[in-house]
Amino acid sequence: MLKTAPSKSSSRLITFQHDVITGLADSPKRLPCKYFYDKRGSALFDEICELDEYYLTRTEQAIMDRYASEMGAQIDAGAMLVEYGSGSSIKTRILLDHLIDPVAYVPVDISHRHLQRVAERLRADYPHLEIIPVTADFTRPFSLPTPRKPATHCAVYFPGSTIGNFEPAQAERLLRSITERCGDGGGLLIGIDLVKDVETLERAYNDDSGVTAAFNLNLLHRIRDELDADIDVEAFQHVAFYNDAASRIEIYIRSLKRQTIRIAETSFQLDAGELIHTEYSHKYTIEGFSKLAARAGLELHRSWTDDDQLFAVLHLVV
Ligand code: AVI
Repeated sequence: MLKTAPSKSSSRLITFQHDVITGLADSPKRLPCKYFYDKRGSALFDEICELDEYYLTRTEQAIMDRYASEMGAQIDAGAMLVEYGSGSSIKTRILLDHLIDPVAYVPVDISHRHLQRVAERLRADYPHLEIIPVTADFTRPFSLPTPRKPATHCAVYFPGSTIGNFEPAQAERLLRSITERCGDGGGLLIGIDLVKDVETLERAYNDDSGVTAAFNLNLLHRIRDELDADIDVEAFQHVAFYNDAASRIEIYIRSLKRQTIRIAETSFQLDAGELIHTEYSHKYTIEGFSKLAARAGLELHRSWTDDDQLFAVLHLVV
């Protein structure tokens, strides 16, 4: 009998189904936030970044605009700049404009097609810089390419407060892997969202136009449409609040009634009011993040914030 390997898209669906079933079987129920980002979810996230309430993106951009030359000066000549979760590499351009003699730029992202398109545009705009896109999930081991001109060290750029979506122990493991990747002479430039008043934080994740709610509930649309699941998507609601003790926004999907979700052969019972956890977004003080980074072998070297101390970009060295 002819046996064919599962196609990329069917093995992706098998993993998605497995992760969803495992998460819903857990107590309390949970769904991994990495599944937010299909085409619609990514478009909704782009909309979130433009919202008045969501101060993170524009504040980080303003910090980059104001201090990119100082940041660039911290990174020695001959660096290979590696960006984790590069997306459209928008904030990177201002950094690239201020780096002294970089050897290569390596955007790392999970979305292969988007990455190739972004790399093409960067090659046109930076003809003297080698652009080497790497399609990878940066939370898993991946190899770095060897640039044509040898690099003296590796500098990792990790903007966007994405580190906040990892629980502290996972964040520490990820930072440790960056330390090992960078080696002596290397460093990390990272964006973190700062602890602030509860109202500002909760507004950022409960916008009036309901974009964040749509982004969160898109997970259920994906499960219904891609896994052919039996789910009454209308019978769920977005919930986001700040947990002060854990310094994090917690995001959930609440079931509005007692109901059953069916995925393949498996059924899950939900009570009215039951929460499914979908995401954490940790908020840090510069001191708190420095301690976490120190445990992973990185030492705070410089930090830049906006006038209202909403967001910070830190340079940490090995
Ligand atoms: C990607 N990440 C930094 C966002 C955040 O603020 O934690 C994801 C997000 N979730 C809801 N709104 C934005």
